[in-house]
Amino acid sequence: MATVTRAHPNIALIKYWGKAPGEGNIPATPSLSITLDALTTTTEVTDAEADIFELDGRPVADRKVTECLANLRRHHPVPPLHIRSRNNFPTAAGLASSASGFAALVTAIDAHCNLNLTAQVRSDYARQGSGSAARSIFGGFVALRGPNWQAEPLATPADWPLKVVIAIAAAEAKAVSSSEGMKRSAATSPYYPAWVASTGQDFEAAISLVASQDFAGLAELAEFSCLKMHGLMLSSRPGLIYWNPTTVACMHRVRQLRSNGLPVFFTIDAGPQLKAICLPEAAREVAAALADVDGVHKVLVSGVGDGAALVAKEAGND
Ligand code: 2P0
Repeated sequence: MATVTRAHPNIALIKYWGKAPGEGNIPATPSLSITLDALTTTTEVTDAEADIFELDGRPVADRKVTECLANLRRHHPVPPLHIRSRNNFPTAAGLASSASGFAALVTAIDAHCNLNLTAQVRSDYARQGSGSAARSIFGGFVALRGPNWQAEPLATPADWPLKVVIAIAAAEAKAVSSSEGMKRSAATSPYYPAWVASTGQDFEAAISLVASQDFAGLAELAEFSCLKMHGLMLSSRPGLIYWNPTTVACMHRVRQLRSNGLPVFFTIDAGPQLKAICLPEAAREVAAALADVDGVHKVLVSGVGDGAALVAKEAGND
Protein backbone atom coordinates (compact mmCIF):
# COMPACT_ATOMS: atom_id res chain seq x y z
CA MET A 1 0.00 0.00 0.00
CA ALA A 2 1.39 3.38 -0.98
CA THR A 3 0.60 6.70 0.65
CA VAL A 4 1.58 9.96 -1.04
CA THR A 5 1.67 13.43 0.51
CA ARG A 6 2.74 16.84 -0.61
CA ALA A 7 4.10 19.81 1.33
CA HIS A 8 5.53 23.19 0.44
CA PRO A 9 8.48 25.00 1.97
CA ASN A 10 7.89 28.23 3.81
CA ILE A 11 9.96 31.35 4.19
CA ALA A 12 10.15 33.16 7.46
CA LEU A 13 9.38 36.88 7.57
CA ILE A 14 10.32 36.86 11.25
CA LYS A 15 13.30 34.53 11.39
CA TYR A 16 14.18 31.57 13.58
CA TRP A 17 17.93 31.22 14.25
CA GLY A 18 19.01 29.44 17.41
CA LYS A 19 17.62 26.76 19.70
CA ALA A 20 16.62 26.72 23.33
CA PRO A 21 18.86 24.51 25.49
CA GLY A 22 17.63 20.94 26.04
CA GLU A 23 15.70 18.34 24.07
CA GLY A 24 12.95 18.59 21.46
CA ASN A 25 14.49 21.06 18.96
CA ILE A 26 12.76 24.03 20.60
CA PRO A 27 13.50 27.34 18.87
CA ALA A 28 15.04 30.10 20.97
CA THR A 29 12.71 32.64 19.34
CA PRO A 30 9.24 32.73 17.77
CA SER A 31 8.91 33.00 13.98
CA LEU A 32 6.33 33.82 11.33
CA SER A 33 6.29 32.51 7.77
CA ILE A 34 4.47 32.25 4.48
CA THR A 35 4.09 28.96 2.65
CA LEU A 36 5.20 28.80 -1.02
CA ASP A 37 3.02 26.98 -3.53
CA ALA A 38 5.51 26.82 -6.43
CA LEU A 39 7.99 24.62 -4.55
CA THR A 40 6.88 21.13 -3.61
CA THR A 41 8.13 18.07 -1.80
CA THR A 42 6.24 14.88 -2.68
CA THR A 43 6.72 11.94 -0.35
CA GLU A 44 5.61 8.37 -0.90
CA VAL A 45 5.60 5.82 1.90
CA THR A 46 5.23 2.05 1.50
CA ASP A 47 5.72 -0.86 3.89
CA ALA A 48 9.19 -2.46 3.77
CA GLU A 49 11.41 -5.10 5.44
CA ALA A 50 13.60 -2.36 6.90
CA ASP A 51 13.60 1.44 6.79
CA ILE A 52 14.90 2.95 3.54
CA PHE A 53 14.95 6.69 2.85
CA GLU A 54 15.43 7.95 -0.71
CA LEU A 55 15.83 11.62 -1.57
CA ASP A 56 15.43 12.56 -5.22
CA GLY A 57 15.90 8.92 -6.26
CA ARG A 58 19.02 8.14 -4.19
CA PRO A 59 19.18 6.23 -0.88
CA VAL A 60 20.40 8.59 1.84
CA ALA A 61 21.41 7.96 5.46
CA ASP A 62 19.88 10.99 7.18
CA ARG A 63 20.26 11.19 10.95
CA LYS A 64 17.34 13.59 11.30
CA VAL A 65 15.00 11.28 9.36
CA THR A 66 16.10 8.34 11.52
CA GLU A 67 15.42 10.38 14.66
CA CYS A 68 12.04 11.53 13.36
CA LEU A 69 11.01 7.88 12.83
CA ALA A 70 12.31 6.95 16.28
CA ASN A 71 10.32 9.78 17.85
CA LEU A 72 7.10 8.68 16.19
CA ARG A 73 7.74 5.04 17.20
CA ARG A 74 8.16 6.04 20.83
CA HIS A 75 4.43 6.81 20.89
CA HIS A 76 2.83 5.08 17.87
CA PRO A 77 2.96 1.77 16.01
CA VAL A 78 4.99 2.54 12.86
CA PRO A 79 6.30 -0.47 10.87
CA PRO A 80 9.51 -0.41 8.77
CA LEU A 81 8.96 1.95 5.84
CA HIS A 82 10.32 2.70 2.40
CA ILE A 83 10.22 6.50 2.06
CA ARG A 84 10.72 8.18 -1.29
CA SER A 85 10.93 11.95 -1.13
CA ARG A 86 11.31 14.25 -4.14
CA ASN A 87 11.78 18.00 -4.37
CA ASN A 88 10.96 20.02 -7.49
CA PHE A 89 13.71 22.50 -6.44
CA PRO A 90 17.40 22.35 -5.35
CA THR A 91 17.85 20.56 -2.01
CA ALA A 92 19.82 22.27 0.81
CA ALA A 93 20.45 25.53 -1.02
CA GLY A 94 18.46 27.84 1.23
CA LEU A 95 15.05 26.99 -0.19
CA ALA A 96 13.85 25.27 2.96
CA SER A 97 13.84 21.69 1.67
CA SER A 98 13.93 20.35 5.22
CA ALA A 99 10.77 22.31 6.07
CA SER A 100 8.68 20.75 3.32
CA GLY A 101 10.53 17.44 3.71
CA PHE A 102 9.63 16.80 7.35
CA ALA A 103 6.11 18.21 6.95
CA ALA A 104 5.46 15.82 4.05
CA LEU A 105 7.13 12.91 5.89
CA VAL A 106 5.20 13.20 9.15
CA THR A 107 1.95 13.73 7.24
CA ALA A 108 2.66 10.64 5.10
CA ILE A 109 3.42 8.41 8.10
CA ASP A 110 0.33 9.67 9.91
CA ALA A 111 -1.89 8.82 6.94
CA HIS A 112 -0.11 5.55 6.05
CA CYS A 113 -0.24 4.16 9.58
CA ASN A 114 -3.70 5.59 10.44
CA LEU A 115 -2.30 7.43 13.46
CA ASN A 116 -5.03 10.12 13.33
CA LEU A 117 -2.70 12.86 14.54
CA THR A 118 -4.03 16.40 14.71
CA ALA A 119 -2.26 19.02 12.59
CA GLN A 120 -0.83 20.49 15.81
CA VAL A 121 0.70 17.16 16.81
CA ARG A 122 2.08 16.64 13.29
CA SER A 123 3.59 20.11 13.60
CA ASP A 124 5.25 19.07 16.86
CA TYR A 125 6.83 15.96 15.28
CA ALA A 126 7.84 17.93 12.18
CA ARG A 127 9.53 20.57 14.37
CA GLN A 128 11.59 17.90 16.08
CA GLY A 129 12.89 16.97 12.61
CA SER A 130 13.54 20.56 11.57
CA GLY A 131 12.35 23.74 13.27
CA SER A 132 10.96 25.39 10.17
CA ALA A 133 9.07 22.20 9.22
CA ALA A 134 6.59 22.84 12.03
CA ARG A 135 5.31 25.79 9.99
CA SER A 136 4.92 23.87 6.69
CA ILE A 137 2.17 21.70 8.18
CA PHE A 138 -0.06 24.74 7.67
CA GLY A 139 -0.70 26.92 4.64
CA GLY A 140 -0.85 30.68 4.25
CA PHE A 141 0.69 32.80 7.00
CA VAL A 142 1.88 30.72 9.95
CA ALA A 143 3.19 31.48 13.44
CA LEU A 144 5.46 29.29 15.57
CA ARG A 145 5.74 30.32 19.21
CA GLY A 146 5.93 28.95 22.71
CA PRO A 147 4.98 27.65 25.07
CA ASN A 148 3.87 24.62 23.04
CA TRP A 149 5.90 25.26 19.83
CA GLN A 150 3.24 23.79 17.56
CA ALA A 151 2.62 26.06 14.59
CA GLU A 152 -0.68 27.90 14.15
CA PRO A 153 -2.23 29.32 10.98
CA LEU A 154 -2.81 33.10 10.99
CA ALA A 155 -4.29 33.74 7.53
CA THR A 156 -5.12 31.57 4.50
CA PRO A 157 -3.56 31.99 1.03
CA ALA A 158 -6.88 33.51 -0.13
CA ASP A 159 -6.91 36.03 2.73
CA TRP A 160 -3.75 37.74 1.49
CA PRO A 161 -2.59 36.39 -1.90
CA LEU A 162 0.90 37.90 -2.05
CA LYS A 163 3.47 36.73 -4.59
CA VAL A 164 7.03 35.60 -3.88
CA VAL A 165 9.65 35.99 -6.60
CA ILE A 166 12.64 33.72 -5.93
CA ALA A 167 15.95 34.68 -7.49
CA ILE A 168 18.21 31.63 -7.73
CA ALA A 169 21.70 32.99 -7.17
CA ALA A 170 23.47 29.57 -6.90
CA ALA A 171 22.21 26.01 -7.06
CA GLU A 172 24.88 24.25 -4.93
CA ALA A 173 24.27 22.91 -1.42
CA LYS A 174 25.22 25.33 1.33
CA ALA A 175 28.57 24.97 3.12
CA VAL A 176 27.27 25.14 6.71
CA SER A 177 23.92 23.57 7.61
CA SER A 178 21.38 25.64 9.51
CA SER A 179 21.72 23.45 12.62
CA GLU A 180 25.52 23.88 12.64
CA GLY A 181 25.24 27.58 11.92
CA MET A 182 22.76 28.11 14.75
CA LYS A 183 25.07 26.32 17.19
CA ARG A 184 27.97 28.47 16.09
CA SER A 185 26.01 31.71 16.45
CA ALA A 186 24.77 30.78 19.93
CA ALA A 187 28.26 29.76 21.07
CA THR A 188 30.30 32.59 19.58
CA SER A 189 28.34 35.69 18.58
CA PRO A 190 28.32 38.58 21.05
CA TYR A 191 25.02 39.60 19.41
CA TYR A 192 23.20 36.34 20.18
CA PRO A 193 21.65 37.42 23.52
CA ALA A 194 20.37 40.62 21.87
CA TRP A 195 18.89 38.59 19.00
CA VAL A 196 17.04 36.29 21.39
CA ALA A 197 15.86 39.18 23.57
CA SER A 198 14.59 41.33 20.69
CA THR A 199 12.84 38.88 18.36
CA GLY A 200 9.67 38.51 20.47
CA GLN A 201 8.69 42.13 19.88
CA ASP A 202 9.29 41.78 16.11
CA PHE A 203 7.07 38.70 16.14
CA GLU A 204 4.24 40.44 18.03
CA ALA A 205 4.39 43.42 15.65
CA ALA A 206 4.33 41.09 12.62
CA ILE A 207 1.20 39.32 13.91
CA SER A 208 -0.61 42.69 13.92
CA LEU A 209 0.74 43.70 10.50
CA VAL A 210 -0.45 40.43 8.94
CA ALA A 211 -3.87 40.80 10.62
CA SER A 212 -4.26 44.32 9.19
CA GLN A 213 -2.58 43.41 5.86
CA ASP A 214 -0.20 46.34 6.26
CA PHE A 215 2.22 45.61 3.41
CA ALA A 216 4.46 48.65 3.92
CA GLY A 217 4.81 47.92 7.64
CA LEU A 218 5.53 44.25 7.02
CA ALA A 219 8.10 45.15 4.34
CA GLU A 220 10.09 47.28 6.77
CA LEU A 221 9.85 44.78 9.63
CA ALA A 222 10.63 41.65 7.58
CA GLU A 223 13.76 43.23 6.04
CA PHE A 224 14.81 44.26 9.53
CA SER A 225 14.39 40.69 10.86
CA CYS A 226 16.26 39.26 7.86
CA LEU A 227 19.18 41.67 8.11
CA LYS A 228 19.32 41.32 11.89
CA MET A 229 19.61 37.53 11.48
CA HIS A 230 22.34 37.93 8.85
CA GLY A 231 24.11 40.41 11.14
CA LEU A 232 24.06 37.69 13.80
CA MET A 233 25.39 35.14 11.31
CA LEU A 234 28.17 37.50 10.21
CA SER A 235 29.12 38.19 13.83
CA SER A 236 29.60 34.47 14.57
CA ARG A 237 33.13 33.10 14.70
CA PRO A 238 34.11 32.20 12.06
CA GLY A 239 31.50 34.41 10.38
CA LEU A 240 28.69 32.74 8.45
CA ILE A 241 28.40 34.36 5.02
CA TYR A 242 25.43 32.82 3.22
CA TRP A 243 25.23 35.55 0.54
CA ASN A 244 27.15 35.76 -2.70
CA PRO A 245 27.63 38.89 -4.83
CA THR A 246 24.42 38.15 -6.74
CA THR A 247 22.43 38.04 -3.49
CA VAL A 248 23.71 41.48 -2.56
CA ALA A 249 22.99 42.87 -6.02
CA CYS A 250 19.42 41.54 -5.76
CA MET A 251 18.97 43.22 -2.35
CA HIS A 252 19.95 46.57 -3.85
CA ARG A 253 17.66 45.98 -6.82
CA VAL A 254 14.67 45.30 -4.54
CA ARG A 255 15.41 48.44 -2.48
CA GLN A 256 15.60 50.43 -5.72
CA LEU A 257 12.28 49.04 -6.95
CA ARG A 258 10.66 49.93 -3.64
CA SER A 259 12.02 53.45 -3.68
CA ASN A 260 10.50 53.75 -7.17
CA GLY A 261 7.12 52.90 -5.63
CA LEU A 262 6.79 49.14 -6.20
CA PRO A 263 5.32 47.23 -3.24
CA VAL A 264 8.15 44.71 -2.73
CA PHE A 265 10.61 43.66 -0.02
CA PHE A 266 13.24 40.94 0.29
CA THR A 267 14.10 38.14 2.65
CA ILE A 268 17.04 35.71 2.57
CA ASP A 269 17.60 32.50 4.53
CA ALA A 270 20.69 30.36 5.12
CA GLY A 271 21.70 30.38 1.46
CA PRO A 272 22.25 32.78 -1.42
CA GLN A 273 18.73 32.81 -2.91
CA LEU A 274 16.76 36.01 -2.48
CA LYS A 275 13.00 35.94 -2.07
CA ALA A 276 11.16 39.11 -3.05
CA ILE A 277 7.68 39.35 -1.55
CA CYS A 278 5.31 41.64 -3.42
CA LEU A 279 1.71 42.53 -4.06
CA PRO A 280 0.34 40.48 -6.99
CA GLU A 281 0.26 43.41 -9.41
CA ALA A 282 4.01 43.97 -8.96
CA ALA A 283 5.12 40.36 -9.54
CA ARG A 284 5.79 40.62 -13.26
CA GLU A 285 7.95 43.73 -12.92
CA VAL A 286 9.84 42.34 -9.91
CA ALA A 287 10.54 39.05 -11.74
CA ALA A 288 11.84 40.89 -14.82
CA ALA A 289 14.07 43.16 -12.71
CA LEU A 290 15.59 40.26 -10.74
CA ALA A 291 16.09 38.12 -13.88
CA ASP A 292 18.16 41.00 -15.20
CA VAL A 293 20.59 41.04 -12.24
CA ASP A 294 24.05 39.66 -13.11
CA GLY A 295 24.46 36.09 -11.86
CA VAL A 296 20.78 35.24 -11.40
CA HIS A 297 20.37 31.72 -12.89
CA LYS A 298 16.64 31.61 -12.78
CA VAL A 299 13.60 33.36 -11.34
CA LEU A 300 10.57 31.50 -9.95
CA VAL A 301 7.28 33.16 -9.13
CA SER A 302 5.26 31.58 -6.34
CA GLY A 303 1.92 32.21 -4.75
CA VAL A 304 1.09 31.52 -1.12
CA GLY A 305 0.64 27.79 -0.64
CA ASP A 306 -1.49 25.34 1.33
CA GLY A 307 -0.39 23.16 4.20
CA ALA A 308 0.90 19.59 4.02
CA ALA A 309 -1.76 17.30 2.57
CA LEU A 310 -2.54 13.74 1.58
CA VAL A 311 -2.47 13.25 -2.21
CA ALA A 312 -3.24 9.54 -2.51
CA LYS A 313 -3.60 6.42 -0.45
CA GLU A 314 -3.79 3.27 -2.54
CA ALA A 315 -3.73 -0.45 -2.07
CA GLY A 316 -0.76 -2.02 -3.93
CA ASN A 317 1.74 -4.88 -3.97
CA ASP A 318 4.51 -3.24 -1.96
C1 2P0 B 1 13.66 30.23 9.31
N1 2P0 B 1 15.84 29.16 8.85
O1 2P0 B 1 13.02 30.78 10.22
C2 2P0 B 1 15.18 30.27 9.43
C3 2P0 B 1 15.75 31.46 8.74
C4 2P0 B 1 16.90 29.56 7.97
C5 2P0 B 1 17.06 30.98 8.16
O2 2P0 B 1 14.64 27.67 9.95
O3 2P0 B 1 18.14 22.96 12.80
O4 2P0 B 1 16.35 23.74 8.75
O5 2P0 B 1 16.55 21.77 11.30
O6 2P0 B 1 15.70 23.23 13.16
O7 2P0 B 1 14.56 24.66 10.28
C6 2P0 B 1 16.39 26.81 8.69
O8 2P0 B 1 16.63 25.99 9.73
O9 2P0 B 1 16.85 24.21 11.17
C7 2P0 B 1 15.57 27.91 9.21
P1 2P0 B 1 16.80 22.98 12.16
P2 2P0 B 1 15.98 24.55 9.93
O10 2P0 B 1 13.10 29.71 8.31
